[in-house]
Amino acid sequence: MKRGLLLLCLLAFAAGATQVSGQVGSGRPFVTTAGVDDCFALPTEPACPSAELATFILNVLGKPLRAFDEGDGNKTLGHTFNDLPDGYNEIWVTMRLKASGDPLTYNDTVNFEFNPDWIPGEVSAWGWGLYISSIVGWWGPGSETTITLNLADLPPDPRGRTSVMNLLEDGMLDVCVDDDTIVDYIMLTSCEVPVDVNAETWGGVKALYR
Ligand SMILES: [Ca+2]
Ligand SMILES: [Ca+2]
Ligand SMILES: [Ca+2]
Repeated sequence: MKRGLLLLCLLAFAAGATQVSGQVGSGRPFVTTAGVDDCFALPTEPACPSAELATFILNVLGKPLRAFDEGDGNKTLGHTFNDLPDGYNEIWVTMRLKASGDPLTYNDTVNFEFNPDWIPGEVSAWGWGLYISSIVGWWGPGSETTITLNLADLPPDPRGRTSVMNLLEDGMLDVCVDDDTIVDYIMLTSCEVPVDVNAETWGGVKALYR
């Protein structure tokens, strides 16, 4: 059933007393990729962090900005996806990573959603962040992996956080990989997963179209 037609049915229900059930959501994935899936082949591809994220990496972390496939240690890759589609209710992030030859790859991290209102020691700069080694196991020079993370069901970070979905209403997603790990590409897959409808109130109907 087309989405508009279903909405009309739901409106009809809201005006009357007939119970409506069914599903909304196309189930079609929306895929966008930063960097090129080329197994770290040169030349590099540019990463595009937001101005706030770039300023944080340069001035607070004190690291040069890393491009995709750029192989040196002590650089940080930041990228901001700013085209999240409306209507998604599930987002997956896939990225291919390779530890550089720097001996300090074991403490490298993956982070989502920069918080410009962070306060040192009080409010985290990230909506979620975790050591790569906590996700994949040992992460030493030359290690390589491809990870896929569900932004609604992340492995718990040190603050116990497991989701950043409530931070994405601005349509943007920040990704940061710090600081001795090479990033081939980051692929974002958004999916409007069909959900069951059994709306009993107009508020319930509207909630389905938030
Ligand atoms: Ca390349
Ligand atoms: Ca490091
Ligand atoms: Ca690449």
